[in-house]
Amino acid sequence: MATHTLDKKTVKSLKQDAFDHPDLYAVDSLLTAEHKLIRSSIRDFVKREISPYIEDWAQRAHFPYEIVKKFGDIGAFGPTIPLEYGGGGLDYISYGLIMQEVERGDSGMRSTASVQGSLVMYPIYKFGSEAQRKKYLPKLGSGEWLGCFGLTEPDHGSNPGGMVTNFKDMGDHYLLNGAKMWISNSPKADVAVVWAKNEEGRIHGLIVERGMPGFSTPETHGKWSLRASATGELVFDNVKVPKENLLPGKSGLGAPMMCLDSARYGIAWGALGAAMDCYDSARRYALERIQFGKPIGSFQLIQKKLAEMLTEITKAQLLNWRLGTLMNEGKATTAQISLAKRNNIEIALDIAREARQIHGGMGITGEYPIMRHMANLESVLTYEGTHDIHLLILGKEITGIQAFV
Ligand code: TGC
Ligand code: FAD
Repeated sequence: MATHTLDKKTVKSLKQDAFDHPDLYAVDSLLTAEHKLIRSSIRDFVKREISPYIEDWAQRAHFPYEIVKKFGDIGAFGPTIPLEYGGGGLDYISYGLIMQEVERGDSGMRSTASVQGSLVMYPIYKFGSEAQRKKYLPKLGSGEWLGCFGLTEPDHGSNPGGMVTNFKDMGDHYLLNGAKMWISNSPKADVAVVWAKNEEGRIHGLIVERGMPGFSTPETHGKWSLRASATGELVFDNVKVPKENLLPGKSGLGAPMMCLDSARYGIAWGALGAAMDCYDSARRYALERIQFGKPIGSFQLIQKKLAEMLTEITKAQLLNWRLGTLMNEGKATTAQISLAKRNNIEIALDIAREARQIHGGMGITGEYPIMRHMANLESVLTYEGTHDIHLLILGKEITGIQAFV
């Protein structure tokens, strides 16, 4: 089915995306010229390649596979991975800004990019052999291949350490059995980084390739959220995995958790992008929509909503910038990342709900991005550690007491 037909609705959408970010506290002055250049090039890409089509893709639950190559071309995959391995060789603020701009377009599009960069390229770069890095990273970075990350199982979501997916050493290969659920990109992925237990119960990462006999990726249908992102299962039925596909650099739950730190950091920026888009749309609507003979933006209750949105956006901008500098210095902690992910998704959802009210009845339609962002953010609130799991990570940081079990 055609995805780039310039019908009347599309032309209207093209005109509508006049987004510009708010910057009440001059956070831009903390960015380098390179950061701003990267942000504006990704923003232009989103306005051109995502905004005109996203409503249609989401309504049809269509994952636009051709976006993968385009993301590769603009450097949205693995921005912090060194250039020699097909990454962008950029810093963490640049990575954050890319996620912010892509999620400003749509959380599902950001999912595609952050899974590929932080959950597939990152573990191969960090824990992979030199041969694995050379084989997979350039193809993933360029978007020639799409990857996915299999940690969650049907009976082990918040508690991935309880996973039952396992592999046995068969001498010249490993035999992999089990299933993963809720896996972003899985139905279209060429490679999967899969976390499974060996015979001693130790967690390891394995690279599983599409086409290996016994490996299938059924799609999950009927989502009301992230509808333009492909989500599915990973099923392993006696899959023979070559021994050279085991990630040799790190084992234990800490390995996937390190990947999650990187992805959760990107989500903190991404959620801010969705919040900014809702605010931008609400501010424009408030100035254009006339009721009782005046723009609704002249009423105090509407101004209160907008002022509170901008307050939370400004706090989140400062939080992200500071977290980005800590990431650049290699000093960011899991608790700091949890705080930012948790805070920014919560404020983004609150802002989406307030923006929906400002748009009145129009707020429930696909003419505006609000309901799509709101529904998407419900997934973002749950994946990469639920809202409450991040609260418990902070609780452990404060008290030193682990309250998960
Ligand atoms: P716990 O006893 O705390 O730790 C077990 C081992 O892991 C180590 N560890 C970490 N290491 C590095 N970085 C981190 N952030 C780490 N967190 C834990 C820890 O040091 C320990 O190592 P060792 O050597 O002592 O054994 O583990 P726990 O089982 O009690 O669980 C902790 C808990 C609940 C916080 C953790 O399991 C958790 O975060 N659960 C949430 C699961 C989750 O986030 N799943 C995400 C799946 S991927 C996904 O959702 C992708 S969506 C992508 C998209 O579309 O954008
Ligand atoms: P559960 O863990 O069953 O949690 C249900 C509820 O119980 C939550 O409210 C939770 O906070 C609460 N709860 C659980 N444990 C505790 C506790 N100890 N104390 C208090 N409350 C608790 N996973 C991947 O591996 N790869 C992916 O690419 C991926 N993509 C996803 C895409 C989408 C669209 C979605 C929705 C999920 C995706 N996930 C992925 C899975 C995601 O990470 C899990 O859904 C998430 O970790 C929560 O697991 P669960 O859904 O099994 O919920």
